Amino acid sequence: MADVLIALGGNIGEVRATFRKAIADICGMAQAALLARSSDYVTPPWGDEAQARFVNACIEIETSLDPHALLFTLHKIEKKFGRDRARETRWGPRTLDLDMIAYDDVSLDGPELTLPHPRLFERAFVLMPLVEIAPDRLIAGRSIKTALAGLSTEGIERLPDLG
Ligand code: A4P
Ligand code: MG
Repeated sequence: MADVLIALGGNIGEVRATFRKAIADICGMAQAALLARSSDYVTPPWGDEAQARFVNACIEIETSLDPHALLFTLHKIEKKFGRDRARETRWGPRTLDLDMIAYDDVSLDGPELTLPHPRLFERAFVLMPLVEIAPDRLIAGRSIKTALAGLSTEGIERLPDLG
């Protein structure tokens, strides 16, 4: 079994409801156990700033799928929730984005999949939820807590649980 961190993001539609259903699908379709789930956070848009604020969260799962099979499953779930890659721009608005942040300590640099996620350490919107569920985890030898301490978290707000 592999231990995997996944980042969720979206800024179109009822994103928190989408997360809830997508997490259930990840567990079902990836034969995965949910080990931890962060709070949801409202975050200022990164990359392309002329768009609505995002909601972001992170989960930790345990799965027997290999990294490529898991990526395939995540793409299927993105599509199910209305993601249309043909119509969107890089770093632009989307209903649901599922990024694999780390898969055990696997390092990969392939055309379809890079592990750990290459832009992880630039993104407070990923590190802030991650620090909530895996503060002491090292990714590529770096601590999540230390990486977050070097970034601005301005404008990021933790949302209360939906209950
Ligand atoms: N891919 C390679 N490695 C991975 C990995 N570790 N996990 C490939 C997931 N996918 C990986 O993905 C493009 C391709 O990357 C996939 O087909 C997969 O084979 P994408 O999600 O369409 O990527 P992208 O949007 O073009 O770029 P990137 O850097 O992944 O950006 P994001 O994060 O997906 O950009 N601001 C805030 N505050 N919060 C956000 O969630 N999200 C984006 C979207 C922009 N700004 C944001 C947020
Ligand atoms: Mg993505």
